[in-house]
Amino acid sequence: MPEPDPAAPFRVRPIVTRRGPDPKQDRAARTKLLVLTAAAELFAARGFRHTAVKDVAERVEMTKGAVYFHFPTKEALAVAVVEQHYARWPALLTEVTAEGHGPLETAARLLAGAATAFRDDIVVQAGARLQIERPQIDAELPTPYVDWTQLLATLLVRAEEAGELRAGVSPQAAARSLVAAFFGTQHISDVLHERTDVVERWSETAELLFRAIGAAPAAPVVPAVPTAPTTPVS
Ligand code: LUB
Repeated sequence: MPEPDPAAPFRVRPIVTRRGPDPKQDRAARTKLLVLTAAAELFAARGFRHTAVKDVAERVEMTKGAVYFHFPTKEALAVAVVEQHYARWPALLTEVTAEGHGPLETAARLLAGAATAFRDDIVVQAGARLQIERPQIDAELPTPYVDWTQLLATLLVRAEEAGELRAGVSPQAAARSLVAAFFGTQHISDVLHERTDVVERWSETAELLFRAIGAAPAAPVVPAVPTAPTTPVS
């Protein structure tokens, strides 16, 4: 029986802009990505309610009609940004998996990579804010948290089978706990420090959690990140 593809939960694929056989399609994909990125910058900074399609159009120096050609409504823009937030993760999984670590360390390195993306990637940041603002958005947004929970549970079942999980630890419960801890860590870092310290804060949380669930108490599986001092909130 083939191994379940851990990335399967993340169904949406990234918008591809590499050159294809049709230059017109290439230009349309590049324009779509430009508009989506501008929308992400505005959604991340101001939120859904205080962002107008007019603002997006002005940011990319296009007409509102040209933006509507790619995204018929502001809600469609929000859905696309949230979808592209999740579309980041299959590539991260491919990258980390290629390094050949065991399943528990793969899970740790995936979440460490996600922390970096939450610090640096405006589409990831905008998708997270839009998910918080779901009640304001009259559209079918992807259900939050469930794909990461399924991905981590798949990896932690493999970790259990490989003897990497502490006896008695439920892979599913551990996956839910990791997702909850990551969500809370990135949210607190966002509110207090605009996520400037999210990599360090997640590293210290992950250190504790992976020690708790790992079979080998001595060997931390979390990639080392220097712990920056927490700056007082001004
Ligand atoms: C993750 C957020 C922020 C879960 O998967 C999600 O929906 C997430 C946005 O909603 O954190 C933790 C990896």
